[in-house]
This record gives sequence, structure tokens and C-alpha cells, in this order.
Amino acid sequence: MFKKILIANRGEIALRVIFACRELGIKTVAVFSEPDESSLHVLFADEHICIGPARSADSYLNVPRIISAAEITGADAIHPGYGFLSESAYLAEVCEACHIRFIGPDPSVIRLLGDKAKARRAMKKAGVPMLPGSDGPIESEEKALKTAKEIGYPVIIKAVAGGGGRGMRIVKTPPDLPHAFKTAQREAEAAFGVGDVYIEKYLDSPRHIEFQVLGDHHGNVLHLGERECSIQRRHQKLLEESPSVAVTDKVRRRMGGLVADAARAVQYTNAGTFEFLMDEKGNFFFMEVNTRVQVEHPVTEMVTGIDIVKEQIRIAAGERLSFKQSEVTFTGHALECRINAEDPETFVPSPGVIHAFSLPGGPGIRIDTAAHSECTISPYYDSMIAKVIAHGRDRQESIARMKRTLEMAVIQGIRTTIPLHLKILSDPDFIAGRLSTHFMERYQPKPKAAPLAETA
Ligand code: MV4
Repeated sequence: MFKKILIANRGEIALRVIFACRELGIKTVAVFSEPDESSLHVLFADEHICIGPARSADSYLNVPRIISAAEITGADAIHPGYGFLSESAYLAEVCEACHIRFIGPDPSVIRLLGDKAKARRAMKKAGVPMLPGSDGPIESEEKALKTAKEIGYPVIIKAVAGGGGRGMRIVKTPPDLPHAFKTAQREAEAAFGVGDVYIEKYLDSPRHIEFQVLGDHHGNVLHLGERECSIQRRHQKLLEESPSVAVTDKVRRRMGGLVADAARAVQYTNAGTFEFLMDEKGNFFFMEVNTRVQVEHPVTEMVTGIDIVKEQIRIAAGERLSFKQSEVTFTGHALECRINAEDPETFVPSPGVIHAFSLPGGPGIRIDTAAHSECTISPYYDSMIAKVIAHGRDRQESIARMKRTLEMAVIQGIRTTIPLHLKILSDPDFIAGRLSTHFMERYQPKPKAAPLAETA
């Protein structure tokens, strides 16, 4: 087992990794940027080291600075958390060269799955259900028109280097395709430095359902069921749950088995998430693989009782998974609300000092946060300040627990999205489990009234 792990991240996920390390008896190293000096991850790590100024490119995204911090402190592994360098095949490679264990899949697997066209091909070969689409990147407008015609409209153009919706264009009719193709390429080039795009059949109001997997270095791969993440806005998830109301035990077993087999086929190790779109008939279609621990991993932890971060560490250290698929059980229902420091109606960030911070616990409640009274929410980073996770015997009980927790939350000094979450939790469609990726459109900010003409 590792003696010392460096956590290449900040905020609640850095703390979450520290919890796992402390429980496993592993020393920790926190890295931090100048404005994060008094953060909880710095306070609770055994050692801490400043890696630069606020700008992420000069600190949390800077590979040489992170590797230097690991070498100076003698860390034998790096946990990247989520975001930042968590899906960087480059960091994983540099770690390998420096004899530091990267807690994640092998760099070649990160690279394969990070290329969405290659991931599509690999998953199709492994027998994962797919929407009709191009077999790789599309080089020309003519080729794009030909492929779209074969697939049938509407189609969607996606960036090979994408994820998170950038470089994506929906095309309803052939005349719209040339412009969409060019702008998608241009946007992808600007965002990722790689302009390659591919084409898929467009599904209109799907659910977003993802499967959690764990794979060790001895060929054991298993799944931890699904999470439904359809409630999102601008590709930022707001609320996640497990199990999905749309997945039966039988479908979970079938899809979970299929996903575990596909992960095995690409020699997937560590924790990973296989994302799918689900249509109204309950058909699944592969979207992409996230090769990191995800923000919403706690909902899976609550229903399975498995500590995913501890498993990541054990797997990276070469240990075998200590349980079989048949020993993974799903109990009750869990929900997660991501609380952001934002205006709940306009979503404008609301950084500042939190003067009072109290989130009540209680049966079935878990709070993952690095925020506290008198802490500063910095404008430089993501606006998520806390995750509230509620577990109950069934969906109704987890909803009731989540509601009463959010009603009793006290966060003063900044605006938060708690009022929005309370609206969602009382929404008849949400309560009935009628979800799709369009769910949040009804909560979009109202367009401003046209300004009145000025009078002299
Ligand atoms: C799609 C789709 C419909 N059809 N692909 C959005 C982010 C990127 N990872 C893929 N995305 C989508 N791909 C096909 N063929 C709809 C989306 C999509 C979406 C997916 C999941 C959650 C929220 C979403 C919001 C808008 C679009």
C-alpha cells in the first residue's frame, strides 16, 4: 500500500480523498494555490505545499509544479480528483516516468477513451449499443452530408476531443449542415486545439443515465449500478439519483453486465463512468466514458455501501477487488443536490465570504463540502460549495430528507442555488420521475423585458 498520497485538487473532493487516506492509514500531501492557503484540504493534510497563484494554469493544472511537489514531499501516488488534470493522459504518463502511481486508469486507456470517436469505435466493437453514426472523424463537408443522409436527420455533430457540450451542433435539415459543420470544427479547434468532429443520430429528449464501474489490475471488473443525471443545465448537473426510476433490476443487471464486459475489453482499471442516453422506450445508447471519480459518486456509495475513493486507492496499489458482482447490493434510494454559490434564478456566480454556514445532518444525510463559517468562496474556481446527499428506504423518503435538510440550511453572505433545488424537489414531473435532459428548460431565467424607449 502507498505511504503518502498527493492530492492534485482542491475543495470538497480534496477533502474527500483525505478522508479515504486517513481511514486507510496513508499520509497526505495537499497542494494549493495562493488564495486557497487557509482551505480545509490544506488544514487536514499531513503536509501542504503551495504550487502557484490563483490562475489554474499556473497551479492546479500545472504538471511540472504538481510533479515537483510530489518529488519534494516523497509522495508515492497522486490522486487527481475530478476536473483539473483528472483525465490528463499526459499527467498519467509523466507519473509513470517519475515512478509515481497515478490513481486512475493507464494513460493509454485515458487517451483512447478521451478521443470520443475512438471510444465509440472501441465500445461498438465491445458490443455496447450505439446510435447510428460516423465510424470516425469526418474530414469534409461532402462526407458529412453523405453520412448525415445515411443516418437520417436530425443529426448531431460532436467534437472528438469534446465532452461537456462544446463543439456540439444539432442539425435538423441538410441545408443547415455546412454551416454547423464549419462552426463545430472551429469551436472544437478553439476549445481543445483539435478540430476533428464526428456525426451521430440526434435523440430528442433522452434521459442521461450512467453506470459506475470498478476494475482492478487482475482482470476483475464489476459495476455499481446506475445514476440518473438528467437534471442539468448547460451541461452542469444539478441533481443526481440512484437508482433511476427508468431502470428495472433486470435492465440494471443486463446493462451493468454489458458495461463491465466492455470495460474489461479495453482493459479498464480503477473507477470509471460509462454514460448513456436512454430514449422513451428504454433503449440505451453509448455516449462517453469518464475516466475519473465523478462529482456524483456519493449517490452510488450511499446505495451500495462501497467507498469508491478507498477502492480507487486499493486498486492503484495493485490490490484485488475484495468483493464479487454478486456481493454488490443496492439498498434504498439516494439523491444528490449540488449547491452552487450562484443566484438561484440567473445563475450568476456569487463569490464572497460566508458569514454563517450550517447544514443539518440527521438520518440518511451526508454533506460533502469544504465550506464553513467565515470561509471565502473564491471567484477563480467552480462555484459548487457543497453536495447534499440524502439516502432513504425509497425515493419518496430520500426526497423528504433532502427537502427538510435544504429547508433547514443556513448559508449567509452569498447567494446559493438552494431555493432552485427546493423548487425542483416539489416539481410534479420530478416527483413522478418524468425526467429528460430538457427538464431544466422550464427554469431558465426569464428574458428581460425590452427596455422602455427613453423619453426626453
Ligand atoms: C447527444 C444528445 C442527443 N443525441 N447525442 C451533451 C454533452 C455531450 N456529452 C453529449 N450530449 C448530448 N449528446 C445524441 N446523439 C444530447 C446531448 C445532450 C445532453 C446529454 C446528457 C445530458 C444533458 C444533455 C443536454 C443537452 C444535450
